Amino acid sequence: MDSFIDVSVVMATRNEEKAIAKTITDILRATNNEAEILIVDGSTDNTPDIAEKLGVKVIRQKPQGYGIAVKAAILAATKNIIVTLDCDDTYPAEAIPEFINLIRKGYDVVSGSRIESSRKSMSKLNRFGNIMFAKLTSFLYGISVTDVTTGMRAYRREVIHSIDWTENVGLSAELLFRPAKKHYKIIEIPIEYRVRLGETKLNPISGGLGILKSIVKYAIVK
Ligand SMILES: Nc1nc2c(ncn2[C@@H]2O[C@H](COP(=O)(O)OP(=O)(O)OP(=O)(O)O)[C@@H](O)[C@H]2O)c(=O)[nH]1
Ligand SMILES: [Mg+2]
Repeated sequence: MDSFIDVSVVMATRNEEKAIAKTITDILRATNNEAEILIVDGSTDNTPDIAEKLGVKVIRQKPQGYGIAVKAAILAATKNIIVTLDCDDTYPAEAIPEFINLIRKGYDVVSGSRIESSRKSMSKLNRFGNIMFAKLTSFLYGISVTDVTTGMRAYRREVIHSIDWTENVGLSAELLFRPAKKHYKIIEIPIEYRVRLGETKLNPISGGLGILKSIVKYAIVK
């Protein structure tokens, strides 16, 4: 079996009591208990306590939005390969080894596309918006991707530390289009996308507008 001692798996968590134990257990199983697991938490429920009991590093932060938390998490990761996912049971932790193998083969960013698997598990509005964001990003940045707002990716450490991340709601897209601008080697793979455990934390309308703004802004600035 492959080794995962050079892997950090990081998540932003806000009131994910219903999903945290399963998500962490799935990550531990997928990484042979070897990966560093770290969360940046803004919960008022028991999410951080459950995580700590399972041996996860917890950074507590007041809730300021998805991107602020994910940025803190990716920067706090100490290993050479950094994997992100949501803490809501939507993403397949069992696919982590596939992501890691592609980084080891030489890719800088491996991005999981939910578009094929999300017909039932994502709202029609979110799915339509995500397809449009990917088409727009592909056009503006000269890449070919189907999902730019996915939360499940693997990054070579150098990518994370060579860019000054600025976006909040748009961070998941920024984490793809800015490496693309710098000509990092990116590959997209299809992943399963499951129905969420617990309540959604992001507003699709204000979130969507924020993502659109981020994609257009960085296509215009040098
Ligand atoms: N620390 C922290 N985590 C957050 C905050 N907002 C969202 N999160 C976490 O970020 C991840 C993404 O949020 P989700 O609510 O799953 O957003 P989404 O994936 O667009 O929506 P769903 O389709 O409902 O899953 C989850 O693990 C949340 O718990 C925040 O303000 N602070
Ligand atoms: Mg989610």
